[in-house]
Amino acid sequence: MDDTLHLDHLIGGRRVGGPRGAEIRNPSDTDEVVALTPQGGPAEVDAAVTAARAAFPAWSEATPEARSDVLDRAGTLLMERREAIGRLLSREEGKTLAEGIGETMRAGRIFKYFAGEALRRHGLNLDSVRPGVEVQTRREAVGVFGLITPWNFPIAIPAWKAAPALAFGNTVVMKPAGPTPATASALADVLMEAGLPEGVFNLVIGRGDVGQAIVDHPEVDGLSFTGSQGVGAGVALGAAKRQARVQLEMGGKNPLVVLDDADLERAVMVALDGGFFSTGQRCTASSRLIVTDGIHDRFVAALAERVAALKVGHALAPDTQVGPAVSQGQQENDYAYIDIAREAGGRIAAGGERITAATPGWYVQPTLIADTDSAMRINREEVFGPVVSTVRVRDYEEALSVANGTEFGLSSGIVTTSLKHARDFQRRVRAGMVMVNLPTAGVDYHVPFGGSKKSSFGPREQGFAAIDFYTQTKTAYSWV
Ligand code: UN1
Repeated sequence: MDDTLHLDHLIGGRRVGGPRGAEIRNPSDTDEVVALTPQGGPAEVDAAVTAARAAFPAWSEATPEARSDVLDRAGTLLMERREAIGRLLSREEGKTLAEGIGETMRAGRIFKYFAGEALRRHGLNLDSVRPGVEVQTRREAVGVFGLITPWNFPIAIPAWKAAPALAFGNTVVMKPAGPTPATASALADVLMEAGLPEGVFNLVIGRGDVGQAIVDHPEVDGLSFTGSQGVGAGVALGAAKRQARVQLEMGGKNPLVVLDDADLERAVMVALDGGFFSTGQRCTASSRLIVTDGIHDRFVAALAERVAALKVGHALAPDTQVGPAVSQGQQENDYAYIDIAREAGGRIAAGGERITAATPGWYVQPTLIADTDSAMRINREEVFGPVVSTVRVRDYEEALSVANGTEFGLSSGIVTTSLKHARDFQRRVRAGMVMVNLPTAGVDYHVPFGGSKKSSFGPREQGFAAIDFYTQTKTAYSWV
């Protein structure tokens, strides 16, 4: 049976084809073509932005209930289709089926959450400082949002950008990441089926020039981007040139501190999940383990044993714990970093060799590299794979200083039974998110998400914080 999908853009409520673009291969089995894409460009972006602009007045003036109902239905459809969409996601991105289904459920929950938010009124009524004058603040829709999304959460991240944009009355032009257009397209189908009016959500598939055309388009009022630091810097520059609002979520080199007093089994579980699940392809992954002297050897030995036992394989195989890398380029990048760390003096405690599986795929052996120091490239640059390093430190203070010693600051974590150190770490770590006895990855959808330093730029995403980016405040004065 030929399961290959033939994808189209979604522009103004219509599916639109175009010149043939990429061939999306299953990272678990590269003989399988998951989807064929059209190659979008500036002309498709312009048509999509025009459609989004035309749809804006009616959508922003629709009753909150009308918007809420569409988002709620979209959430229900995503949850009902979790098996089919989760399977497509796993075939396209390579994370395990359980992770693919879980992520689809999460996207459904996000739409349900923002269905509620659409109904909440977020204004204030105040007395003026002048007698007889009243002041009101009101949150208004901004206009057209350009959403540029990454491949590693191909449905959850599109959901957490699109759902708040739509909830508050904006319209959207989305560019999905190169490797994962089919999952984004499944989301577009769900939104149309849920009753979203034509032109409110548009999808343009293509390469970097599509993203650039969105960034540069004068009718795009706001830009939300998740991806690499280099591309993000260009998005910010493009936005600043024409005063578009912008929000960036970029890399991480997230530290997980393990102190002598940690519960060893808990520490191993937290590191295994945070470092290796989803093939380490999370910007929140625990990629640096900073371990104090007294527990170091026991922790590294126990973790190495668990890492070596991880079952790598086809994302759809029921016993697979770690799927392949998303692409050959990513696979080569992961192996290159293993070599870089080894050559700098790192000791391979688990993994480190090239592996193959029953099907031809971009597999990477989960690898733990011990005895590294914080100046090495492996501890400064994001790998984005199942490759984790450990750094030995004397005590808590040194652990904190190593944890804070990179240009990134997305997520962070500590495993300890000391309330004193846990609370101190929460206050002094320079990161947007901090976890105690939990993996650095795996976040809730109803609370703010974002980082500090080079990891993020602009207002926070998700939960009750999303309204700050996706609305603008109007202050109204009256004397009547
Ligand atoms: C999570 O850890 O649950 O790209 C989400 C990423 C992040 C999302 C992480 N923006 O990995």
